[in-house]
Amino acid sequence: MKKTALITGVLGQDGAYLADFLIKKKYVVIGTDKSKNPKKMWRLNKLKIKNKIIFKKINIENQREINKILNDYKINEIYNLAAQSYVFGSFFNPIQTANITAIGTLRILEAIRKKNLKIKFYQASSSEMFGNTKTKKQSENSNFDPQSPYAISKLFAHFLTKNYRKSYGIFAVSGILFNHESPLRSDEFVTKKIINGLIKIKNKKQNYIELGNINAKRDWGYSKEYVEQMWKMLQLRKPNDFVIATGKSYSIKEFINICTKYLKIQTRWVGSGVKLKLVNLENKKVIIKINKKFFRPSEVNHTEGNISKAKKLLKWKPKINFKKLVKLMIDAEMENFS
Ligand code: F7E
Repeated sequence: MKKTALITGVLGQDGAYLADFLIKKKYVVIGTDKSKNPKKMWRLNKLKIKNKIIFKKINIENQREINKILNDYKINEIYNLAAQSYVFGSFFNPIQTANITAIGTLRILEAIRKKNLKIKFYQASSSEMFGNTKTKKQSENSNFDPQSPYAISKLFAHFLTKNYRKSYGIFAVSGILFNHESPLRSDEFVTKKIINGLIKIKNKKQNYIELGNINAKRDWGYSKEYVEQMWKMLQLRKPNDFVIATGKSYSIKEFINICTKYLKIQTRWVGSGVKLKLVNLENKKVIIKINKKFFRPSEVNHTEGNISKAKKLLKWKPKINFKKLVKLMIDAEMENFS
């Protein structure tokens, strides 16, 4: 008997990679998203899996729609990846963010509780929940100090997942994933914005990129590898929560430097603070500027995961390091561009 998995947010980066992975594992995959706009299907098209999943338009802001899908199909595993996942955007849409990211999770857990306690549940928790916590490396036991409506919504969902596991015996787990990128990342996230911009600049289609705080540090990994860990968590004998990260952290500025080196653009940083600029030494043009409008009202300064638990119990070992990630994203974007 084939297993059936439900992925909420299947049109996002992780949703698409996870669907692809589960199809290869011979699952029946039901994927949901609140929109069925064909333009939003680009990731499924790219992975050539659009016709291999059962797509349902479901808004996790609507309890009836969630209940219906659990009644219509015999589901074994639910991966809750649907969220308003743009941290900066959550400051402008805090209520919608909470309704989707926090209460959306509650709606799904409630549907499981009422329908079938045997459905396994994966919650996409986030390193943003640690915020500016004091520990240099963040583990499953670190304190939380969330800095945005997004992070606070994720924290609600995280504790709720633990609570439903404890209270009702549901096999419910949280994967606390640190930043994970890929060619399927949307353009509003900083890695894609930089790569996209630099390639356009190199091809004379754009003059400069404007960024916010480039001193923030992030632990960046590869999305395609991370989604496999989601599945592994649901195959364990006992439910458990895990940090998934690489264990290494780099600033946005370091990310830019690796990109320009790989793209063979000779550059120099000049000035400081909001006057900091990156100059293209070939033509003396400024290619990166700082613009205050991209600063967040409250920033997470440094994320770096402690991956001991995942190494031990999931045999997690990141294969794609920071440099390889930059290269594979640039190569894919260049191909798109040409
Ligand atoms: O920002 C800084 C910004 O938007 C990274 C999501 O997947 O990972 C992601 O959240 C850093 C921040 O990702 C710009 O201030 C500077 O410090 O790429 P990001 P994020 O906020 O870290 C976590 C784990 C999630 O769960 C989220 O869903 O880059 N930054 N200048 C900028 N960021 C953006 N987006 N744009 C700028 O111009």
